Amino acid sequence: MILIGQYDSPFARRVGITLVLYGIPFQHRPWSTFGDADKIRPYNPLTRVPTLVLDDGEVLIDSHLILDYLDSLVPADQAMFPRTEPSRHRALKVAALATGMADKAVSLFYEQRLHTEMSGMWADRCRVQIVGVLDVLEKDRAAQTGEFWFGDRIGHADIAVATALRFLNDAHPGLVDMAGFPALAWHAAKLEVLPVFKTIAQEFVAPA
Ligand SMILES: N[C@@H](CCC(=O)N[C@@H](CS)C(=O)NCC(=O)O)C(=O)O
Repeated sequence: MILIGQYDSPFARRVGITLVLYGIPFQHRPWSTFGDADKIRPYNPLTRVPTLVLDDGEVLIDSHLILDYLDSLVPADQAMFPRTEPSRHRALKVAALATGMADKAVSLFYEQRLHTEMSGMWADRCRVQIVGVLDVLEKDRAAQTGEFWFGDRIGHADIAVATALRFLNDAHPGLVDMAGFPALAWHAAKLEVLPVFKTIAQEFVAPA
């Protein structure tokens, strides 16, 4: 498999972390969605990352759908989204909130950097959405007693939250005071010291 995308993308990073945790061998192409768009386009006309090229040449896009595929490659009890309800929809919801928040952080960054005139209305909307998600996730995490969000084993929800927070704070330093979200700050710090999080990581590089 070939994973396309820089690890400063929270979406590419969650896929890279999952590949390592599942022990699935892969090659990494740290291509930029802007600087390397011409390289990405033959695989993905959206020129977005993550893009995963399978060994048979099939191409998967969108981190959630890629993780869905990777989960199908491991035994059910190892899959990082639970296969049974209600655990499955609870984990999916946390992951969706986290990746949705990351989407808004990306959108806010593009608004601030790529438009000649920034829309204050759009930027404010993104900020409200980001903080709204953090409020909900903070309450949820604070109510959980396990080492990880849903018990004693790491899952996609844990990874989604940590990678989204890292992106948010790298791309928008000072936008959010993590002291106001102690459970989330603790959660992210605990994951970021794990070897796989240290290996599958990259300093944020602004699109150029
Ligand atoms: N929903 C997608 C979001 C992927 C995404 O937004 N990736 C960004 C990089 S962080 C990207 O490719 N941006 C370039 C673009 O949207 O044109 C996923 O989960 O994979």
